[in-house]
Amino acid sequence: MPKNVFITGASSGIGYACAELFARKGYNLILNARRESRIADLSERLQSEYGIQVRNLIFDVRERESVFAAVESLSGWETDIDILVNNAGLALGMNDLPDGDLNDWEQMIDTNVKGLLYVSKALIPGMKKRQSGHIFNVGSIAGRETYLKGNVYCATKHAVHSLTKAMRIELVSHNIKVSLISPGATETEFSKVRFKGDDDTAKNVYRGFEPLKADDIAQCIVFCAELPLHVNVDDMLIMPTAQASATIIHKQLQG
Ligand code: NDP
Ligand code: 8X3
Repeated sequence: MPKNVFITGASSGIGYACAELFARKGYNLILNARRESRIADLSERLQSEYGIQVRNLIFDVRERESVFAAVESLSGWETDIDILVNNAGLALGMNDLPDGDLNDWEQMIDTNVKGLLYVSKALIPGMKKRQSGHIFNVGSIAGRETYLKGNVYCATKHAVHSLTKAMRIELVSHNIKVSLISPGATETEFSKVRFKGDDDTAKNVYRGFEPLKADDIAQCIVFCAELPLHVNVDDMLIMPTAQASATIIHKQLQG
């Protein structure tokens, strides 16, 4: 029986790469994001290329009624979630606190923390009932180190790290694995979103060194997912070779 993987934020970046890699390995998928057409295109392609089953689940993780209604709407094979990848998330802006935008703060907290909680609350009971499952929470180097002007985003990722420990403690007696995946600089749409469409600033983040690719993170997640039943990777920090900490990146810039 193929396993079923539920991925939030699958329309881009790390979530998209996880969908691709799990599909290539024959897993069935439940794909979530807000951008319906991107999920529809991805889902159609993965079904035809890999012959897997895919259910599209379009909702905003911040809207709690939508989260629970979406999970309630699952039926048949879709109800048995073996693997949850809590990936949907974003950073908005880089400012000292007094200059921060309140709407940006709320969107980051509501997405990265409360959204992850809603999706987990909706899916954990099924895993407990079956006494099996694997939850991946996508944290960040920003969940280990706080950097200048990263204040609220870093705080949300610290919260993800803490909640991952909470889940691990609660679920250890239910045979459910919980893994924290913490990437360093990964070139996705992340910086474009953070800098609100300012492509030059976004590209500059990755200039002069080789950042991680979304597929590098997907490879790590699938590796952890395929370990023997008695092995759990609790905590994985993945950095580009050129990055030694949140702010120390060896860049070779010309001109
Ligand atoms: P992308 O911007 O490429 O992807 C983010 C994904 O999250 C998109 O699919 C987006 O879909 C989805 N998303 C955002 N808000 C919501 C929402 N409210 N409801 C549902 N889905 C949402 O960035 P990444 O792939 O880089 O980011 C994925 C995760 O990785 C995030 O949690 C991020 O914090 C984390 N991360 C990223 C790093 C990096 O350097 N790139 C490093 C460390 C961690 P849509 O807009 O269609 O809803
Ligand atoms: C994303 C990585 O360093 O931009 O979580 O915060 S960083």
